[in-house]
Amino acid sequence: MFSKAITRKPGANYADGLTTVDLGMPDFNKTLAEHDNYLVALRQCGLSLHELPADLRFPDGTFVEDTAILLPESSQLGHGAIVSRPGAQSRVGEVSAMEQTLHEFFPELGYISAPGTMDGGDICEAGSHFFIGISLRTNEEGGRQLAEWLASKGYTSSFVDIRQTAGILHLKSGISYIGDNRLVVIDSLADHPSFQGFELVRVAAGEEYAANCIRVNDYVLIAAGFPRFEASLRALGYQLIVVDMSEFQKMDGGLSCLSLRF
Ligand code: CIR
Repeated sequence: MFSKAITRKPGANYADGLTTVDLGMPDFNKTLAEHDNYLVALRQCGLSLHELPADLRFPDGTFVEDTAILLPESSQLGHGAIVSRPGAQSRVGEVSAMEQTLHEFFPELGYISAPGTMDGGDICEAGSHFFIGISLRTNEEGGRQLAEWLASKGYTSSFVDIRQTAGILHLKSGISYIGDNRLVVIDSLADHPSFQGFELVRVAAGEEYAANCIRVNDYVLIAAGFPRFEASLRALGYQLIVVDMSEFQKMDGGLSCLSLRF
């Protein structure tokens, strides 16, 4: 169970952030409206929100998930927080801005040190196991340091190399853990040996963006506009909250990226 989330409002220069997709410029007013709706959805799931103001030094700063990995007190095993070391130069400073906030909730913080890099979007918790994506943002050294920290808290982990997987920025652009031993996956990652032993919910071709969804307490938040995926989760009995994400998709962001939940 999660009880809190940290979020950060998008800044007026949000469109200056990094992106690899060609979906046009985000509309700032629409971005703010979608962000507000996302916060409403998190509150509906029972979370109390710690909302940070926009920080114009970091156009990608609204994607707070990338700055840390949190193990909530309700975790099956140890709890704590580790600050990431972003793989993109323009995002490196985001972590010190977040550190202060994390200290309010976690007395002691772990760190990833150079030459390791790690983005939170590459790290997927699945119960007592973590999948660590090795990507253009998270390198093997960063993954190794994280695995060591997780092991000290009682968690196992395995690497999933996505450097040759087309169309995804982070591991969690292509997989999500929705509880009940179920993993949502895009086709190109479905055969990874690390995922054996999990029930796979495959995302249909053309709906790949929907693979980034989040289980928050009794609900699963999914992006609007992916009817086949929505129907498959409803058929499994999940209560869904469907959220419009168009302006975040334009900047390579998904539902998980917009909050740190704990
Ligand atoms: C970036 O390229 O870093 C941002 N524009 C998007 C980050 C998305 N974060 C995530 O998937 N966890």
